[in-house]
Amino acid sequence: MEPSETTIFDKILSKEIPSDVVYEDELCLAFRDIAPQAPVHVLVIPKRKDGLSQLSKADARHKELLGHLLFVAQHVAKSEGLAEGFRIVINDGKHGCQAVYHLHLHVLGGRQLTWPPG
Ligand code: IU
Repeated sequence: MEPSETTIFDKILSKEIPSDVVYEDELCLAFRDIAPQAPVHVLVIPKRKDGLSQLSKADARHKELLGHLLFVAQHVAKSEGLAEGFRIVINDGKHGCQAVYHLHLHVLGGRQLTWPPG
């Protein structure tokens, strides 16, 4: 998929496709992943893609938004009760196994995660 194309996340943002939203503010939406890889698996996405099809497209103007997304990710982890720990993942590009080209942070937890990832 070309990075400039719209993705399924645009339909989730417009509510055309329903999602289980756990957090929302003016800049981002957090919703449960449709194919959870852990008891808690939430995606945090910016509402305005603004060129951020993937993290490696970031430039200086995105710094504040990127910080906000990371802050929201840890807030979601806490509100989901992940007191024993959690993992934030950003897959980037082919080698990173990125499937949806609209920046998103995975918040994973609720079980013992392993390291290294595959
Ligand atoms: P990735 O980092 O691009 O590989 O992750 C995309 C995620 O989006 C993946 O975990 C999917 O299960 C998830 N997802 C979703 O939650 N809802 C959808 O309609 C689609 C993908 I398509």
